[in-house]
Amino acid sequence: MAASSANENSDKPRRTVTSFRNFVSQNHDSQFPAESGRYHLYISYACPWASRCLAVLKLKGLDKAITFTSVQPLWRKTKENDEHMGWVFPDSDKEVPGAERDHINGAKSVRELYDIASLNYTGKYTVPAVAEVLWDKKLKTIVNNESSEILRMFSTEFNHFAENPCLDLYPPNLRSLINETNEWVHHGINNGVYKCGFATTQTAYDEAVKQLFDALDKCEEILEKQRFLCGNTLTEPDIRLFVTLIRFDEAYTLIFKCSKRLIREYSNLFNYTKDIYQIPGLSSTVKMAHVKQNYYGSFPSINPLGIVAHGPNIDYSLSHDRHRFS
Ligand SMILES: N[C@@H](CCC(=O)N[C@@H](CS)C(=O)NCC(=O)O)C(=O)O
Repeated sequence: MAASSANENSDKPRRTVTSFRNFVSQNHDSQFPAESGRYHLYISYACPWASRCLAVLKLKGLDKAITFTSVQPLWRKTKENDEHMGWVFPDSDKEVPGAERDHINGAKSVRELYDIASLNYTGKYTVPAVAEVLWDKKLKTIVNNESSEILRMFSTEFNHFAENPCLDLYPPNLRSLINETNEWVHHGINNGVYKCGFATTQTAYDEAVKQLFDALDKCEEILEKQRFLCGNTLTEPDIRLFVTLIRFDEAYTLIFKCSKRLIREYSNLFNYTKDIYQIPGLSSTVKMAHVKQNYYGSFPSINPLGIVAHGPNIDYSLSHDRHRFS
């Protein structure tokens, strides 16, 4: 997996560097100017990195300007003549609820999108092919496949077409705090769960678990005093944390051995997860069936039989106590 491509000389998983790093800009003269109807987002509902892009698309109200398609959750062989396993589109729109055929390019897999894009791309890319792809329908190429950058573009460059242009997830006065928060949340939590799950020695696992739960404790403490991570308004780090928290008790606890403590045992973190889930538009980005099928079913190195655990089926639409900060 790109998230943790094996590094033969280490017991710690390494994240693959993403390779399409262009930016859509408000500037009309740029190679990729912000336009309504021009860009398409490919995602997997299973993937937290892809889901954070979709979450920002929904929050900003960009549904009409930017279309999207989700692959199906289980990894499959992407080509006949090699062994690569990766994201594929279903054969019909009815096969897996939420997943659709690729109506833009007719591709069978995300890997094929990279093949199409590489015709117009002079840089290097390698399989694996990460799920989150911002596609330019006009130039028939990938603009960007790094979720942190895609979500930033959605948040700042498409305001002319957004139904919620005033929602600023990266406000100038909070940028240094946001950058700093993104950093430790990424290493400790977003990527931290993968470091636990794919550690190949006890020492590496112990280290990763400590880092993960120290970071979760830090969030719990911050959220005791304020509604969100950077104050009382929602900002980028909240979305980035949310996508991991919502997968935690349902998947990471068991499959990645992040079982030291459940999120629902942290009062603030649990209520905070429900608070964010209940922001209009966000619940539509959470498809737990995709999450569970993917994590339990696509990584034979950690779950060889692919058996999907039942439960706990938490209802995140139940009431929470975060209005105490309003
Ligand atoms: N840094 C990337 C990481 C994305 C990533 O690792 N995605 C995984 C899924 S959760 C993926 O698509 N892997 C596909 C593969 O390995 O073929 C980002 O945030 O965009």
